[in-house]
Amino acid sequence: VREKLKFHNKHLGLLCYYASSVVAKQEECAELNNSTWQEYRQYRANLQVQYLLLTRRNPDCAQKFEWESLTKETSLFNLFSPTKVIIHGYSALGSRPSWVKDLSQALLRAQDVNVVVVDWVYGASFAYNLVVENYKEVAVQISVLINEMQKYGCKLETFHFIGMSLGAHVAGFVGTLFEGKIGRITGLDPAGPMFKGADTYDRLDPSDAQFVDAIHTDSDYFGISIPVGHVDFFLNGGKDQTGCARSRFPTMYGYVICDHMRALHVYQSSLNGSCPLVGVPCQSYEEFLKGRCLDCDAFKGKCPQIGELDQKKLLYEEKNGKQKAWILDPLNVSPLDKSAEVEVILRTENTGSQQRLRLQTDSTVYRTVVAHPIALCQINTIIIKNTGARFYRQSEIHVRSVCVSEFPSARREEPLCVNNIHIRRGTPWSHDFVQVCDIF
Ligand SMILES: [Ca+2]
Repeated sequence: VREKLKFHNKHLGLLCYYASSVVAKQEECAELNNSTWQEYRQYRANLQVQYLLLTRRNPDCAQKFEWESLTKETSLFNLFSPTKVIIHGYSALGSRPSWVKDLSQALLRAQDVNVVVVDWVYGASFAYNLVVENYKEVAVQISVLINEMQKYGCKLETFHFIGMSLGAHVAGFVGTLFEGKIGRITGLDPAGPMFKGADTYDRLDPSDAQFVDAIHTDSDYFGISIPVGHVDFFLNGGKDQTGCARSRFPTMYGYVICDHMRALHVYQSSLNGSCPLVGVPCQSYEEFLKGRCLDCDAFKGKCPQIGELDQKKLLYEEKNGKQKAWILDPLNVSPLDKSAEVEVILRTENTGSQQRLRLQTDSTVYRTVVAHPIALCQINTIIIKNTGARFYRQSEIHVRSVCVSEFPSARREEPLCVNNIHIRRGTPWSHDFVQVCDIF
């Protein structure tokens, strides 16, 4: 009998080996396409759209995905989980968008979802005007896939499309094809060229999904300058981003798309929720900097947060995160003979942040927004410098009062105020605050 068992074991062992080698072969990681100019000329006609699936079970190794996958046991697609669909944008050089993997992994860390990446590199490369001709065809192909997925029980409201640049308008058109019944579309700096003047049918707009949000970071160049969603975040005014200086980038291309790609990086980093990025409704960035937009009443008092996972919360949730900007509210000066300039610096032990403020002869009350990485109760010192104009000697400025308040105006903390200050040219004025943060 022992001999017989041994024999069977050997057989079993062999069978197992065979089976695992089959699985290993199927589990080769799928990759996004890379398009060369030659291939582009060859394949442009049929776009070669492919789909890659990433889940918490395969965050590093994409599986090819098509509707037939839903019938296969080897597919890791979970019919009971929501689905994030990532759509890349234009690729000038035909290279595969390398950021897709990082974004997928950030989404998977945040939520247990299916991540489906739409690869349309063949249609999205080289001549921008031809790429724009392709985007609707790509959307139609995606809609065919979603139609099939619906037959297996996937509900339209469980889909969240995330489109970068031109991909945002692809997502928008998929939304149009489903008459706005898709759950959510997030546009990451939705493309501007050839779309700003376009009809809402042709570009991303709030009617494309139950909820549409967009992050704008390069609205004066590659991005669109008009709002396209229910909530539009214009980062730092939406045009130019900190750190996107010419000198930092070895290539002109890297420099040119730095502002544009910031939307993606900000969205991705917001998904872990460690640094809440809050938007404040305002007519313009200039108005915002002048401190004229102080509340989020338009959102029932709760400022919307980038990367919010629950779209309902994006509109109405009370946020718990620390505020990130303090407002000088107000700086009240005596009338001036000539326009002048002061620099306001808020300091802690380790960091400082500053804001220049132009003072005019026709105004005595000023507001400005000062971004600062820590809580108001941790600010140690306020410094004001009389920086003055270069071509004439700016005289002493008398400040009746200067206050620093929490912003947006949740007003949980009392403003910090100092009265009756004289700021001489060449001698910065400073005041130390003695305060203790509440411990909750
Ligand atoms: Ca639309």
